[in-house]
Amino acid sequence: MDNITTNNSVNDTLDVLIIGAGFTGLYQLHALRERGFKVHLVDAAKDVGGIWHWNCYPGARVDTHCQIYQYSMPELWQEFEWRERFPNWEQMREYFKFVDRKLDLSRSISFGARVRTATFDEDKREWTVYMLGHQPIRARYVVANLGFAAKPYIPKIEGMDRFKGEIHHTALWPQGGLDMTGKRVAVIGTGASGVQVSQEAALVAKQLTTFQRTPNLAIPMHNQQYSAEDNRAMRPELPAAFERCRNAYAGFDFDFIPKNATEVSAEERQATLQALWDKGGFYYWLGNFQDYLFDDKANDYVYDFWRDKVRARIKDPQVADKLAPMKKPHPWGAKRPCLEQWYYEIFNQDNVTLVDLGEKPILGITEKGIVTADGETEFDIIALATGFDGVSGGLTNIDFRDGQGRTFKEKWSSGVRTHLGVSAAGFPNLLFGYGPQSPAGFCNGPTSAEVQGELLVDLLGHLRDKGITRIEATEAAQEDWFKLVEDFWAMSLFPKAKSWYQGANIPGKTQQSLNFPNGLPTYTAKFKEAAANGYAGFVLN
Ligand code: N01
Repeated sequence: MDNITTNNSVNDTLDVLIIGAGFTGLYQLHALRERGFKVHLVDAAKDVGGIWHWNCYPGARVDTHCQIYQYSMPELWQEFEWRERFPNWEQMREYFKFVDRKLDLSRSISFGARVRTATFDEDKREWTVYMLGHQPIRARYVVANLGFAAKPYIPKIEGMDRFKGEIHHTALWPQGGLDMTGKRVAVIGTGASGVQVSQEAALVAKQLTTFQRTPNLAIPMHNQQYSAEDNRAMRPELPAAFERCRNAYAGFDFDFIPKNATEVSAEERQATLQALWDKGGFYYWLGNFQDYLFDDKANDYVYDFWRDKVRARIKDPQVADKLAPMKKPHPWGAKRPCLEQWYYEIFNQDNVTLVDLGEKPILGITEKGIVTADGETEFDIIALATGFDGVSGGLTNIDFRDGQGRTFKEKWSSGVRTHLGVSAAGFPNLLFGYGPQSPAGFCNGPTSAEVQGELLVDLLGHLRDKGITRIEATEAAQEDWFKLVEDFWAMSLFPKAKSWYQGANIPGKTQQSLNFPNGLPTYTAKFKEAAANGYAGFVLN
């Protein structure tokens, strides 16, 4: 049964208040409790799961294989049974409920508690956090684990509120579901969410129209059903897989091939790309040649292979030109690809239409549908798969007030600055996990939750052990961190793709690398180096 209580009132001042009950926050709650901290967690949702509580749109499914999309704690993976290689949202919810039960987490969580404001009392050195419908909570430290997709982005389209049918952003989809059978469905956006909704709608809708601004250069998922026997067989491999995750660029159990696409023979290149393709999942993205995200020629090889595979699945050459253009729209892999199952085939169906927004922009929404240069098309359901104010949106959405009363929204109006991706000058005793300029969107979520979680828990342990009650990042350390991130970013092909990775999807947002793109092992090493030097870059007292 769902946890619907606004439970567990907190009267004492806590050591640590955690915000967010996704992978990152739950890991910290468990680890800090184990170490004897007085800790509590709050979340806006009515249950654990983070993004997997909100993501219940048709077809929502994780695109990391289940073996590593789970915690590495043996008491968890030895027992939980996965039903698919890439679990759907229902199974992810089951997993989170299982974790909650096994680790007895909910007794330290308040649900339905959306944080609005937080103020810091310099004299007492503690935060007071205010939530709608809850008593304020006081804590010496706050750790905000808001995820990179905490703030849905809904573009301003003229007439949107007039629409009389169902219109929902994918991350705010009705929890009770919405039957698309026999309906006229519009999907705006072709990111991971849009691709998944389109795939499902195409199966049952009377008519599906997918509105595409930029093609998603998606790769085959190759999902598989898993039996109890499959689960038994995979378990002995898991400890080594978790270990590999900690040492791989993106926190996966595989890494880039230490060879350049530009230096191997054409035969070897082709055979390698084919082998990666056949494995399914993100092998083709994160297990490809080491130079392809830095060298445009190498990237061409990867794109061309992808393009030819995809075009072979699309019957109408004009539609193929839109979905898989002959010339790459941006470097392949520099904008997050998603995993697809039958996405390209749906455009061969009579009930599916692709609208290229470059040719026919949306002019407005009416009571009945969507208007383009072709006139009005009527719909029953409009899915806004338009993404998020990514990575920094969670923090800028909450009024944390610094010493001068300024919020993140104000301080970061001309760009995000952090130290080690966990703290910002002006916001003492506030830390964040899976946040801006940390590996976050560049790292497998559970791996980041544990690796960065350990670093944060050690940091809090250090403060406690040394009797320190205040920590604040310095401006100088932030500038060094920013330079480290931007120098790497500039060397890569990532800036050439307009993506949420650099805030290019949000009108007016400063463009910069919002994640730490230098890889998880570098991140861990940098953090440990700072720790070994007495947490260099922070003022502790
Ligand atoms: O969001 P997105 P998402 N008019 O930002 C388009 C993770 N995730 O929710 O590309 C028309 O990727 C926009 O167009 P363009 C995953 O990390 C994972 O799909 O900017 N269109 C784009 O096509 C993912 O990367 C899973 O030109 C507009 C789309 O909307 C991240 O979350 C599932 C528009 C937004 O795509 C975000 O994915 C879901 C406008 N005004 C998400 N504004 C899995 O694990 C934007 N668009 C499977």
